[in-house]
Parts: sequence; C-alpha cells; structure tokens
Amino acid sequence: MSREPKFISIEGGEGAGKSTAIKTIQSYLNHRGIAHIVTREPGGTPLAEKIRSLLLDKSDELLLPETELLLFFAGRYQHIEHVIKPSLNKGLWVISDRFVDASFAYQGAGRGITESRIAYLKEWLIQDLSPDHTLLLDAPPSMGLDRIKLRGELDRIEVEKIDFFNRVRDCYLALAAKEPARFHIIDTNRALADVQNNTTSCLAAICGA
Ligand code: T5A
Repeated sequence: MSREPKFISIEGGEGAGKSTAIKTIQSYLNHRGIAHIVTREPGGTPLAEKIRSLLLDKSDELLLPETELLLFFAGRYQHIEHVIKPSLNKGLWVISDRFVDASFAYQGAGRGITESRIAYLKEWLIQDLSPDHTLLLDAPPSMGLDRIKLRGELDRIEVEKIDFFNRVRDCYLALAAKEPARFHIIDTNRALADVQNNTTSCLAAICGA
C-alpha cells in the first residue's frame, strides 16, 4: 500500500455531493489507517474562514468578479501555506473540499474572467502544488440545486442563474478531459449507495488496494 501522503481535491457543482463523498472518503481512510486531514476552500484557516464569509454572505455592495477572484486566491494562499503544505510535510494526506480548479470553473467559465489571468495567479501563488487526484462529482446542475434548496436559504453564489452553473459544469468536464490521470469523474445522479460504492472504489485505486 502506498503511504506517500497524497493531496486529493474534491470538486463539483452546487449540491453535487462533495460533503457526502467526503464522509465516505474519511471512513475509507480511517478503515485503512491512513492519517489525514479534511479541509476546505474557501476556508481552511481562521482568516480564510473569515474570507469565506465575505465571499458567501449576501451583501448590499456588489462583489465584483475581480474582487471575488482575488479573495478566493487570498484565502487559498493562507490555506496552502498554513495548512496544506505543513500537513503534507508531516506525512498527512490532505483531502480538500475544492481547490484551484474551482477558480477556473466559477470565476473563469462562470464569471467570464480570462483563463490567462487565473493562470497567472495560479503560477504566482500555487506554483507546482497540484492535487495528486481530483474527484469530480458530476450531476446536472438543476439536480444539485434542487437538493440544496431543500436544505434552506441559498448563499450569494448559489442564487446565480442555471446558465452560470451549466458553464461551471462544462468547464469542470473540460478540465477533466485535459488531465484524465488526475481527474476521476463520479456520477452523483444516482442512488446514494451507488455513489458511495464508486467513491470507495476510486479511493481503493488511489490507495493501491
Ligand atoms: N467557489 C469556491 C468559487 O466560486 N471559486 C473557488 O475558487 C472556490 C474554492 C463554496 C462556494 O464557493 C464557490 C463554489 C461554491 O459556490 P461550498 O462550501 O463548496 O461553497 O458549497 P457547495 O458547493 O455549494 O457545497 P454544498 O455543501 O452545497 O454541496 P455538496 O457538498 O456538493 O453536496 P452535499 O454532499 O452536501 O449534498 C447536497 C444534498 O444532497 C443530498 C445530501 O444528503 C444533501 O442533502 N445528496 C443526495 N441525495 C440523493 N442522492 C445522492 N446521491 C445524494 N448525494 C447527496
């Protein structure tokens, strides 16, 4: 079994099932005795959690796309330097609920910021840190939105129109097509037990079962 610490990101649209998959992942890693942390973006450090509130809470002042992008990267840099890198250096696996692919999908395809601007920030702040594996939880956006509406009030991003989320999904699928060795697509438009089985099989392959 490979014990080299791995960095795994979990991506997908709203309500695609990331939190649900992370529970399955945690229980699999615990079962295998693999020491790990679960963290998230936006967030992951006390300061980055404050930035998360700025990003997700509704406000009377329009948050401009450029400001939004810079806030995501500001929180991400705190997260990388204070949590992700130190954890990997200690030999812990890092499971992150979203990472930089989300900026390409949401601020790029969603908001319309050019890919080269996002790529510039990525090169400056992230350099060669990349998830070893990315689980892309994929479902039609309308289905994910229906699921989260049952949960209660929507946040500042969740209230976007369906076209926005269709662009986000298309971008994620395009990113996955470009890097098939890193991305593992899990169809979450299925019964929960099937999704859990597929997530566990994916983890088993990553861990070298
Ligand atoms: N963002 C983030 C950017 O714009 N740019 C960035 O760079 C980054 C990092 C973050 C927001 O910020 C944006 C993206 C987001 O808008 P978030 O905390 O990641 O927000 O929130 P969401 O993506 O909105 O995550 P959610 O918690 O809302 O959804 P999940 O985790 O994908 O879904 P989950 O697992 O909570 O499931 C939703 C519901 O569906 C049920 C669950 O029980 C739950 O009730 N469910 C199923 N029901 C039936 N069958 C299944 N197979 C099911 N799977 C889950």
